[in-house]
Amino acid sequence: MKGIVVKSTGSWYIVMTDDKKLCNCRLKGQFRIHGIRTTNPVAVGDHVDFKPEGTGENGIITAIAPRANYIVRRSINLSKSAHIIASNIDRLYIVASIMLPRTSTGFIDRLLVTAEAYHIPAAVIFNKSDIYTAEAHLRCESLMKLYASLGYPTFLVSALIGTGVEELRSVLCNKVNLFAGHSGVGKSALINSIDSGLSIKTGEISSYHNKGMHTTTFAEMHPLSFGGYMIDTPGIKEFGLVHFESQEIAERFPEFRALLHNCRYNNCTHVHEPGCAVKTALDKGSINQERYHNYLGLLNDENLDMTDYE
Ligand SMILES: Nc1nc2c(ncn2[C@@H]2O[C@H](COP(=O)(O)OP(=O)(O)OP(=O)(O)O)[C@@H](O)[C@H]2O)c(=O)[nH]1
Ligand SMILES: [Mg+2]
Ligand SMILES: [Zn+2]
Repeated sequence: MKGIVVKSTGSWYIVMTDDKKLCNCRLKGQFRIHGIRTTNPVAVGDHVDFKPEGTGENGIITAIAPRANYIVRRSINLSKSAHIIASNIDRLYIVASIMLPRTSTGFIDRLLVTAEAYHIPAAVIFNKSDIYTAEAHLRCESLMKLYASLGYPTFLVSALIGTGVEELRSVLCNKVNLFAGHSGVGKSALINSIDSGLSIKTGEISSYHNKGMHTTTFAEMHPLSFGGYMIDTPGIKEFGLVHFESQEIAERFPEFRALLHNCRYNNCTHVHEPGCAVKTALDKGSINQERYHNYLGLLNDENLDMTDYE
């Protein structure tokens, strides 16, 4: 039989068939993606073959179809291991907030760079608009302008009072969508408000740290009642990049990409070289300073290249 992995808890995988029946599966043998060592051989979103056993509630995964794409991150603690968050995604939505908890552009840009590398269309959602101060609204406006100018759709929403949710429904419909972001930004709450048929567990914000409590513990794919799928994911504190050469990073910044062939040196790192087109654009103000700062941060990331060839 064929199905999609909708949840994985490490040793068990919940597989959903076309007619939305669920089967608890285990893995047979060894599965590995060539070139990358991962902590999870099978991920949410994987299309698999499985063999039901006994009464059909349990089964065994026998094959994984090739992935169209996947989102992978390096766990900060397990610096030599990569974790596949999900595969076969149509669109990655970075769920952010200006406050409670605050999302930095450094975090947003790391996810965007990864999405660019794996050719997954990405967008940025600013949630919790209902609690923004006037100052927070101004900051949000300028970030939305920035990301929209780079080609990333942006949304301002409130899961709590429903602002902007209807617009989201129309773009999520009939697609496989993934929500990623810090704990407590409201990923699960937003999915609940998008589809009233779902009641995913949500958590409080700690009043001491102003951060979420890591309520969602495993990535899970939820079918949407109006068509398509939502993958809810656990909150990420830091997003570690996997499998990048430093030369590649600039190419994953769309506003740099167009300029790269104008730099005097082919191997320009856009840090201190004379005749650098990126630095010239930065000085002229056509490249955003925060984006450039985040680019430098990624260049200096020590464990960038953790490719582990077999
Ligand atoms: N005021 C306000 N609160 C919100 C909004 N969206 C979510 N919240 C609250 O924020 C808290 C965290 O929401 P969750 O949906 O659990 O956050 P999450 O991103 O799924 O967090 P993790 O599962 O830990 O990654 C809850 O108390 C929600 O009620 C919003 O738009 N406005
Ligand atoms: Mg959650
Ligand atoms: Zn340059």
